[in-house]
Amino acid sequence: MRPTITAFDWVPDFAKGQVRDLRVRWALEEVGQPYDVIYLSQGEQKQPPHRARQPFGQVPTYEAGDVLLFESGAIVHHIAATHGDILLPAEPAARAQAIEWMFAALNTVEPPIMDHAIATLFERGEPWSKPRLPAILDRIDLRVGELSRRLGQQTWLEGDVFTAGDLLMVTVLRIIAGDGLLDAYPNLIAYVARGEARPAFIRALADQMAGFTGSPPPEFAAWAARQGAMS
Ligand SMILES: N[C@@H](CCC(=O)N[C@@H](CS)C(=O)NCC(=O)O)C(=O)O
Repeated sequence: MRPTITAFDWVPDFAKGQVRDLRVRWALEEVGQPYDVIYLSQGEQKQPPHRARQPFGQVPTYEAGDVLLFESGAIVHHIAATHGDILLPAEPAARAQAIEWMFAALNTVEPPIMDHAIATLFERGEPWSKPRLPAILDRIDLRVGELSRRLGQQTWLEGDVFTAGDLLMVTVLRIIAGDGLLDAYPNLIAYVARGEARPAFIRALADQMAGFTGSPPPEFAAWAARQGAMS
């Protein structure tokens, strides 16, 4: 059954290539599953039809037959779990470890990275953001340092096999890669680059970028002016 996902037809420039439907597109590309996309304009995600898919009014969602899912991690897990051992090893212990890394990416590494995005982008103009930044940067550095030490010189988190855990971890790390926050950890920079070099990632990113055909909502200009210059 060909799935349908949801994505935005417009986001600010800083979010292009980062919106979380990228994770889902990447997983679908890795397993060779074609899919359709419903594009939402900004604001539509909070309207009842989309709220019925996603209670928090966000993207992505995934629908295939009677399976309707939200949360990028749950969707990537579902795709991985329903496509043999392409993204999750068949051996039970290795499979459990790959799932553990999925949770680590979303529950341990991503939270301070999202705090950074809130302070430097979404709430950049707010008086509380600048004072919070040093503590946020410390928390990020703690986590990525710990991750760097665990990864060592391995290709992927559990060795030679790319899993859904790597897929999510790469998407999380690349949020801050452009800000120089991985620069002290060359093995993490190389790890992200390996993920981004995968043909499935390249297709997923190109497709997300090609979907940005819409226009900003009327209130965007005023919001951007309040936060400081951003496109
Ligand atoms: N935990 C959710 C987060 C989803 C999320 O933050 N989506 C963002 C795009 S990356 C969104 O839809 N933001 C628009 C909004 O909240 O109105 C997931 O992983 O799916």
